Amino acid sequence: MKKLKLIIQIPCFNEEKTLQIALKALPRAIAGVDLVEWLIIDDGSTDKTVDVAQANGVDHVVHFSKNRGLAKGFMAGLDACIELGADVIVNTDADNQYNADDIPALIEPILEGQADIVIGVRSFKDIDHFSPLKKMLQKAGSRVVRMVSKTGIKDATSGFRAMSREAAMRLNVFNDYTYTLETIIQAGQKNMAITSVPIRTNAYLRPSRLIKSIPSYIRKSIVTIVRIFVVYKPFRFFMFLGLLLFLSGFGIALRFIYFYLTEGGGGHIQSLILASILLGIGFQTILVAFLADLQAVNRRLMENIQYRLKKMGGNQKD
Ligand SMILES: Nc1nc2c(ncn2[C@@H]2O[C@H](COP(=O)(O)OP(=O)(O)O)[C@@H](O)[C@H]2O)c(=O)[nH]1
Ligand SMILES: [Mg+2]
Repeated sequence: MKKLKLIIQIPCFNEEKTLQIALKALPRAIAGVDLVEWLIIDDGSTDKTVDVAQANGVDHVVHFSKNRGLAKGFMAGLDACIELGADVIVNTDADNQYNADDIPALIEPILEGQADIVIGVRSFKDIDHFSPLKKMLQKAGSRVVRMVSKTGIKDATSGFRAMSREAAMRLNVFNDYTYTLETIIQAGQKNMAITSVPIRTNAYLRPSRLIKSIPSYIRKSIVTIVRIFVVYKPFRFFMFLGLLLFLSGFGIALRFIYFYLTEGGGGHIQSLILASILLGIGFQTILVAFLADLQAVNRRLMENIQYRLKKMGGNQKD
């Protein structure tokens, strides 16, 4: 029988200070799994991250010579894990934020064939170092994700997660900033079985790297949420916008016609101009909704081809 391999991956960007603590906590063997290997993604670190990793027994290093961001790092890690023959992949963070003792619980639904993706859900009450604003934004993000993905995941931004080889082959991340939200939405849209388990978190070692300042975090959160709608619900997004513009134009046009008929034809030329502009762009935006819908169909076809290619590549290695 083929041996079951678990690879634990950690995206790292200049993590020499905390990586050792995170690695020391990782398991080398887990019941129900034959092989446990560790992989880090060194995303152009300029410190001793790679040395620390190697000194602490990391099996594989994916290396970027320049920083490309967490989302790209996450995807490169998954690709490497697939090539290395992983059956199950766990992602965790280099700052030892998540309790590695919960990895067996995290992978259990996958081993039992009940889930393709498992999200480790933090208890927000426990994370008292999160500012109220960060908690609020993360909750808002989670709510949008639940809505678009039709899943019930409570903590969408958690980086502690497990996925099956199949699921890893199907995931695609378009966003440059974070992979966390998109992967859940795709799981929902592609009908993968996604579930969550409660996990514990460790003491806080360093401030978040992803949240450089509150204004930039707010801006990025809003951009991410809008882009999620554009990419995953394009028809609805543009149709809503188009109808809004078109109907406002229509209302103003009706007002113009009313005055035209009752006041004998003169004046109100400003509303006529505004109405024509709104009707024009409204109609164009409605057309964009249909184009975007066609594009979305195309994307699904391409994703299917990409999945098949990955599958063929993976099978050659076996
Ligand atoms: N590949 C990559 N990983 C990063 C980057 N920035 C942060 N990370 C990693 O992403 C994980 C989460 O980062 P962290 O700062 O703890 O964000 P938090 O989720 O807000 O706590 C850690 O393992 C970081 O090393 C980056 O630019 N590239
Ligand atoms: Mg962290």
